[in-house]
Amino acid sequence: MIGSSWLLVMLAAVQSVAAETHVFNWTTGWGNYNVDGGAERPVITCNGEFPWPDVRVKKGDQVEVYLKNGFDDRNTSMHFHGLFQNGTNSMDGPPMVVQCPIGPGDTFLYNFTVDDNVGTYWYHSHTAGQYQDGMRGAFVIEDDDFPYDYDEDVILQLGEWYHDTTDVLNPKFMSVYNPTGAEPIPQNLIMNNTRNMTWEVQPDTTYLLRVINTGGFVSQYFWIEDHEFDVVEVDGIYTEKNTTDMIYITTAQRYTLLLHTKNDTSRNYAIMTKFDDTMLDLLPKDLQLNSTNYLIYNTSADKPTESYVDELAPLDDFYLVPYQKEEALGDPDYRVVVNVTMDNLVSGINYAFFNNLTYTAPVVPTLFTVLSADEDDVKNPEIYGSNINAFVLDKDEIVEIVLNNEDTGTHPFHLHGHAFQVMVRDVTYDDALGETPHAYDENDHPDFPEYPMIRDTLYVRPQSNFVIRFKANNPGVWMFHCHIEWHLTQGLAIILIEDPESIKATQSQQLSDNHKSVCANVGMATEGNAAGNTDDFFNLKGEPIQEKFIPDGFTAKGIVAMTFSCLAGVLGLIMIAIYGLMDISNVEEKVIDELHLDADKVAAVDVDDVDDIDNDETSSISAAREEVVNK
Ligand SMILES: *[C@@H]1O[C@H](CO)[C@@H](O)[C@H](O)[C@H]1NC(C)=O
Ligand SMILES: *[C@@H]1O[C@H](CO)[C@@H](O)[C@H](O)[C@H]1NC(C)=O
Ligand SMILES: *[C@@H]1O[C@H](CO)[C@@H](O)[C@H](O)[C@H]1NC(C)=O
Ligand SMILES: *[C@@H]1O[C@H](CO)[C@@H](O)[C@H](O)[C@H]1NC(C)=O
Ligand SMILES: *[C@@H]1O[C@H](CO)[C@@H](O)[C@H](O)[C@H]1NC(C)=O
Ligand SMILES: *[C@@H]1O[C@H](CO)[C@@H](O)[C@H](O)[C@H]1NC(C)=O
Ligand SMILES: *[C@@H]1O[C@H](CO)[C@@H](O)[C@H](O)[C@H]1NC(C)=O
Ligand SMILES: *[C@@H]1O[C@H](CO)[C@@H](O)[C@H](O)[C@H]1NC(C)=O
Ligand SMILES: *[C@@H]1O[C@H](CO)[C@@H](O)[C@H](O)[C@H]1NC(C)=O
Ligand SMILES: *[C@@H]1O[C@H](CO)[C@@H](O)[C@H](O)[C@H]1NC(C)=O
Ligand SMILES: *[C@@H]1O[C@H](CO)[C@@H](O)[C@H](O)[C@H]1NC(C)=O
Ligand SMILES: *[C@@H]1O[C@H](CO)[C@@H](O)[C@H](O)[C@H]1NC(C)=O
Ligand SMILES: [Cu+2]
Repeated sequence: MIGSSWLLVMLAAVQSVAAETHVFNWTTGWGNYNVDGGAERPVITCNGEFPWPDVRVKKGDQVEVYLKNGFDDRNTSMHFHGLFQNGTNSMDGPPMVVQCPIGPGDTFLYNFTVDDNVGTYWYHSHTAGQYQDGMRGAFVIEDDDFPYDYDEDVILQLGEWYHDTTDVLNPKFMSVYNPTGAEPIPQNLIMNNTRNMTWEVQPDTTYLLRVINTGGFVSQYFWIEDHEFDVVEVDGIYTEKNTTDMIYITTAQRYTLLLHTKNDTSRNYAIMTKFDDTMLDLLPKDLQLNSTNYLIYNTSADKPTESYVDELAPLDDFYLVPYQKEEALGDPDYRVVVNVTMDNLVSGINYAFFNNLTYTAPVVPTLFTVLSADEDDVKNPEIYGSNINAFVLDKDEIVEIVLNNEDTGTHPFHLHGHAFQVMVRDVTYDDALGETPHAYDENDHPDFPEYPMIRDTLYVRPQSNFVIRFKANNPGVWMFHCHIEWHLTQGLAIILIEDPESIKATQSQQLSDNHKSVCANVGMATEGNAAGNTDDFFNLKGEPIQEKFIPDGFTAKGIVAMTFSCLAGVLGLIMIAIYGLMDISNVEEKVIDELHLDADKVAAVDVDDVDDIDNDETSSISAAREEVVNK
C-alpha cells in the first residue's frame, strides 16, 4: 500500500513537470467563404484561414494566445468559454468587464494555466457579434484520468449560419423598426462549419464525440438515425453514463457522448439536427428546420435520406448526475434574485433587462475599478455604477442565483468563472394557454436533487425560473449573461464581483504591461469608478446610463403610431426583407400583443398626429425615428 501511494505521488510529480506551454499566434482578418453552400459572404479568419483551429491541451498546461487585431475598423477580444481563469481574471475576455477592447493593429497576450478544468470547451470573441461571423473554435482539455474508455476522440461543432454579417444585421435588429425585438432568422443550421457533412467511421468502435454548440442564437435537437449514445460530460463536468437517443443543446453548451458504432457496414445513417423553432419569431417558408448530415460506414453505399422522429424527446439534462457525486450545496449565504424582461425604451428600440436595467458598459472596465479603488470601498457596489447590476460576493460564501424569466422565450444563461449546481428548473408557463410568468417561491418548490447537475450554461424555459448555487471560491469580476448574442447586445447581463479584496491583493491578478499598453492604445484609462472618476469613487457623474423607459399613457399613442407609420413606410422594405414579415398576415395584432397594448386605443390613433403631440418623450422618439429614416 505504502509503495503504491508513493508511486502515485511520483506520478503526480512527473505530471506536473510535464506541463507544457502552448503558444498560439492568431491574427484576425476577413475572407470570403461559402460556408453553407447557399451564399458566399465575408467571414472572420484566423491567420487568413477559416475555420479557426482546434486547441487541444492537457490539464495543467500553460496557454499563451497572442491575439492580434488584424481588422482596420473595429476592436476585438477573446473569451475562453468555461475556463475558470482562477487567479487570472484579466484573461477572461469580456471588454469593459475585465479588459480594454483590443484596438486595430494591437496584440493582446492571453496567458493562463488550465489547472481547474478538464473536458470540452470553446473560445470566441466577446465583442459584439464577432463570433457569429466565424471567430470561434473548439478548446479541449485532455485528462489522463478520464473515467471512461473510448477508441477515438472527435469534435463536432454545431451552429447556425446567416448569409449577412453582424454588421448588416445588428443595426436592423437594434432598430426602431424592429419594435418587438425579433431576432434575425438564420438561413441554415451548420455542422463543423458546413452542411451535408460526412463523417466516416469504423465499425465496432467507441467514439468520444464532443458536441459543441458554437452558434449565437438557436438551440438544436441532435440525434443519429438508429443509434443510441451515452452522455458522459456536460460543459466540462463528467457525468454518470446516461443513455439516450437525442439531446437538446443550447448555444455555448457542450455534450460529450460515447457513440459505439455498429458491426454491420452495409449502410449509412443520417446525423440530424433540428432548430428549436419555438425560439424563432417567425418561420420563413423556405427555412429548412431539419438538417441532415451523414454517418458513413460504407463509402460505396448511398447516403441516407433524412431521419425524422415521431416525437422530439431529448434527454433532460436536469437529471444528469455528476461523476464525482457532489452533494447539493446548503442554504445560501447570499441570494441574487433577477427578473428578466424585454421592453422598448424611449427611442423605440427593444432592450433586455435584469431587474429593469439593461447592461450599459462603464467608462473603465469593472475589474480596473476593483484594482484602483480603495480597499475599504471595493465591497460597495455603488462604485461600479448604477447601470451594470453589480453584485458583490464574499469569499467562499454559498451564492444562489434565482432567475425569474418574465419573457416568453427560452434563454441559455452562462456564468463566467464557475460551473454551478442546478437546484431547480421549473416547467414552461405557456402564454398561448393564458399562463402567466411564475417566479420561484422559496417556500414552495420541488425537492432539490441530492447530487445536482453541474454545468456553466443553463436554459430557462418560457415564463419560468431556475435556481443555481455555487461557492464563491474564484476571486474575479464575472459576467452572467444570456448566451444568445442578440440578447447580450440588448443588455441581458449582470456582473458578479467576487472577493474583490483578494483580487486586489493577488499578484497574478494585476494588469500586465501588455494589457496596459493595449488600453493606452485605445485611449482608455486603467483606473477609476464606473464614470472614470479617480478622485472620488462615489461620484458617478457622467457614468453611462440607459435611455428612459417610455412613460405610461404615452405608450399607445407614441410607439404604436410610430411603429405603424414605420411599418407602412421605410420599414416595409427593411423588415420584410430581413425578417420575412410579409409571411405574417396579422402583423399589427402581433405587435399590439407583444407590446401589451390596448387594441382599441391603438385603433383610435391617427398616425399623422404623432409628431404633433407636445411632449419631450415624443420628440425624442420622433428624433430617433427621423435619424433612422434618414439613414
Ligand atoms: C508568436 O508571436 C510572438 C510575439 O509576437 C513571437 O515572439 C513568436 O516567435 C511567435 N511564435 C510563432 C510560433 O510564430
Ligand atoms: C448541402 O445540400 C444542399 C441541398 O442539396 C445544397 O443546397 C447546399 O449547397 C449543400 N451545401 C454544402 C456546403 O454542401
Ligand atoms: C475601440 O474601443 C475604444 C475604447 O473603448 C473606442 O474609443 C473606439 O471607438 C473603439 N473602436 C471602434 C472602431 O469601435
Ligand atoms: C505567462 O504566465 C506565466 C505564469 O505567470 C509566466 O511564467 C510567463 O512568463 C508568462 N508568459 C509571458 C510570455 O509573459
Ligand atoms: C469537425 O471539425 C473538427 C475541427 O474543428 C475536427 O477536429 C473534427 O474531426 C471534425 N469532425 C468530424 C466528425 O468530421
Ligand atoms: C461485433 O464484432 C465483434 C468482433 O469483431 C464482436 O466481438 C461483437 O460481439 C460484435 N458485436 C455485435 C453487436 O454483434
Ligand atoms: C458497401 O456498399 C456497397 C454498395 O451498396 C455494397 O456493394 C457493399 O457490399 C457494401 N460493403 C459492405 C462491407 O457492406
Ligand atoms: C423535421 O423533423 C421533425 C422531427 O423528426 C418532424 O416531425 C418534421 O416533420 C420535420 N419537418 C420537416 C419540415 O421536414
Ligand atoms: C438519465 O436521464 C433521465 C432523464 O432524461 C433521468 O430520469 C435518469 O435518472 C438519468 N439517469 C442517470 C444515471 O443519470
Ligand atoms: C421579481 O419578480 C417577483 C415576482 O413578480 C417579485 O416578487 C420580485 O420582487 C421581483 N424582484 C425584483 C428584484 O424585481
Ligand atoms: C421594475 O419596473 C416595474 C414597472 O415599472 C416596477 O413595478 C418594479 O418595481 C421595478 N423593479 C425594480 C427591481 O426596480
Ligand atoms: C481557485 O483556486 C483556489 C485555490 O488555489 C481553490 O481553492 C478554488 O477551489 C479554485 N476555484 C475554482 C472555481 O476552481
Ligand atoms: Cu436570451
